[in-house]
Amino acid sequence: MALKLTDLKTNVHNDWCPGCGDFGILNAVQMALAEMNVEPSNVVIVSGIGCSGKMPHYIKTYGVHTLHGRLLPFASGIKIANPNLEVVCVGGDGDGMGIGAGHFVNSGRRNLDMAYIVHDNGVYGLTKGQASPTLKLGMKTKSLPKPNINQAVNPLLLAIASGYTFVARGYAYDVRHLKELIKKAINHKGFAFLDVLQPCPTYNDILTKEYWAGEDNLDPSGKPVPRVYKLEETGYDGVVHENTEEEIERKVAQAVLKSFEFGDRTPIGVFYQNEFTPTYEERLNSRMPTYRTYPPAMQRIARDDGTPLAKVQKLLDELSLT
Ligand SMILES: Cc1ncc(C[n+]2csc(CCOP(=O)(O)OP(=O)(O)O)c2C)c(N)n1
Ligand code: SF4
Ligand SMILES: [Mg+2]
Repeated sequence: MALKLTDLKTNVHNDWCPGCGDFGILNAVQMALAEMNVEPSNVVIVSGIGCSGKMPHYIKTYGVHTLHGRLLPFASGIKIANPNLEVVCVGGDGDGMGIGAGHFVNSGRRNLDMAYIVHDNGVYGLTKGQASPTLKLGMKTKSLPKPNINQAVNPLLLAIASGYTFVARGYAYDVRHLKELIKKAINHKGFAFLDVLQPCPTYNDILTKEYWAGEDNLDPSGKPVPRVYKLEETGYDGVVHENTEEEIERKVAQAVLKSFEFGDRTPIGVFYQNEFTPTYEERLNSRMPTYRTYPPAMQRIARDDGTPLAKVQKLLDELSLT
């Protein structure tokens, strides 16, 4: 039976601020899952801590609200234990590129077949608007007493350098476009990173919906020129079509250059995609050919009569538990 959007909604009270970009991301995730007609019991949404971290509560699939910056190791464990699950990681920019930066880098190197959506709002929303690692040097949001003293991390550049095999950016208020990107990220073979420009109207009064719509960025006739533009409308193609060093280097270099565009012309879409890199699951399978058929979650732990297959008596004796 076809999955409906309403099947993915929960009746949990939503406590995001009115107008928050998180709503657009939530809708896009639900629309993407409904259109892909994935079995909700086969999906796990794994989040960190932050306003963004509340996502699993609002989507009727399995979900885990983990610790600040620790969603990626948690999600990796789930995916390795049961590679048949669709694992979607969701977190904030602080969560992923601040406290969780080490996990961000090393998860890219592993290339598990999962998707990671980052709510990029330039602030620590949940803790009242401190500067997040993606806020540019010198920006002063209304939540900061003084302009930001630190340089910003470029999330797309960091993702490319870390080995993510799908690197894209979406915009929270272009829900249809974002939904398509989420579908691409979930369908991608390998670890997909999707950075989403997410206005936080409560604490970030610079990177607002009005800013991205270009309300103060007028053309000579006085018409607003939106600051986000779609890569695919410019003929840009980030996909690696041939598994050659030359093609991969060319596509990486192109994505690196594009990742620096931010501000008056900010690209959204797929910057880079390479499905030739083996996934972590494929690497595991080549070491343990039984992994695909019997990953840890599929292994029998008991006989039909309920007695355990594992011989734990020796361990219990050593621990003096019997
Ligand atoms: C180990 C730890 N350190 C600090 C915190 C406090 N804390 C909670 S959320 C958060 C920042 C959230 O910002 P971000 O990840 O950008 O998510 P947003 O709220 O903007 O969606 C911090 C510092 C925490 N919960 N745990
Ligand atoms: S503080 Fe910002 S990010 Fe958090 S719910 Fe409110 S508007 Fe959204
Ligand atoms: Mg944030």
